[in-house]
Amino acid sequence: MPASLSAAVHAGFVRTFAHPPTGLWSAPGRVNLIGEHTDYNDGFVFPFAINRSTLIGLSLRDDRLMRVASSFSAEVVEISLDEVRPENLHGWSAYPLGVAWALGQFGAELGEVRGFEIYIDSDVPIGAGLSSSAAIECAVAVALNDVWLLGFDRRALAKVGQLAENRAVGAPTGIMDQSASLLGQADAGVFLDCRSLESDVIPLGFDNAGLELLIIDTKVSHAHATGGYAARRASCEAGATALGADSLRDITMHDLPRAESLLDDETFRRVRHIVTENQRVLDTVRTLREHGPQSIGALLDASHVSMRDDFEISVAELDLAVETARAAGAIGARMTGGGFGGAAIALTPHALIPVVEAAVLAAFAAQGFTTPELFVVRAADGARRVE
Ligand code: GAF
Repeated sequence: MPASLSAAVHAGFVRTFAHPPTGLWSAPGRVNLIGEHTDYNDGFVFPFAINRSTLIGLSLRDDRLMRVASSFSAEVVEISLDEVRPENLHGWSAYPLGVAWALGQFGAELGEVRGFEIYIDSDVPIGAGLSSSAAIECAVAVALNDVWLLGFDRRALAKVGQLAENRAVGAPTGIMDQSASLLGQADAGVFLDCRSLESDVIPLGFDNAGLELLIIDTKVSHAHATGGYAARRASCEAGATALGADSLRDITMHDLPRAESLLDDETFRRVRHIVTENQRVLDTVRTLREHGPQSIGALLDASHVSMRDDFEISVAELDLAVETARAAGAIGARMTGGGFGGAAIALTPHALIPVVEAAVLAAFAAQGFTTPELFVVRAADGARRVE
């Protein structure tokens, strides 16, 4: 975490609340290497926590008031612990305050705990598909778990963050982002079974293979509380119901011919994306373990094609980023995150990073698209107290 972020949180906290915080907690954003929209289908994902994070300063109060402030807004939002409910939460403050509410929903005894002051800052780009929202939720979740002495483990905190996002923010998202932010480790990916919530931390080996993960933030912003994300989730649920399954996790590659004969074309393609994407996650993890990261490129490419053609969540900017990066030397590339904007990833030999960056910038300029932001991310440790 950059020292400047820590200094900014200290300064923001003191400016807002007129005294220093008693501690700082950080939680990273995440990038998903592969396994898109599989989490809410009880499937498999393989994200990693990144070296961009949200940092919060916190101190407890002597009363029941919660006061939150941030670098994203001039307002200080306050509400009593006795009033905190999803319907009373709005805007950016629903992320941190929703976590306080969600902890109570998971059995934390909030009747006696003290209120708090929190100041939030972040270097996770907002709207880029790198989970700036989960980073806020997880930083607040680990901080409150510490200061309220709640004793939740990380799997439970991931569910708390997800509930805050689903109910307080109103985005019907899965468990991937919070799990990556809480369970991530340096230089490793989090292979997560979203049904059992069992996870395995798997070394990525990018450094040894001379590879970097380049993020291409298209600057096309997306939101998961509205529109396409919820529609895709509904299609998956409809497909599972029509196939007599509890979730699409239970549909395998062998079931696809039957699915094609039973479902309308669009629902079938949504189902085929999830079924093949689950298989690609398993294949990626196996390939990484057996042959190293230089062998996973084709799986990343296939994932992008499936999201573009079957799940239909890509946009022209993402397709251009992926195609250009591949042509300029990336060994695999795909859009990442929920889609409809956000970022693409390109697994790229270290020496070719400037070449790929220049090619993408030129291609975007030639199309008249907004200039994308390009940067390399590394797999980093998950949420923790830092001061
Ligand atoms: C968003 C959601 F928050 C995740 O739960 C996941 O569904 C992802 O989109 C798509 O894989 O990040």
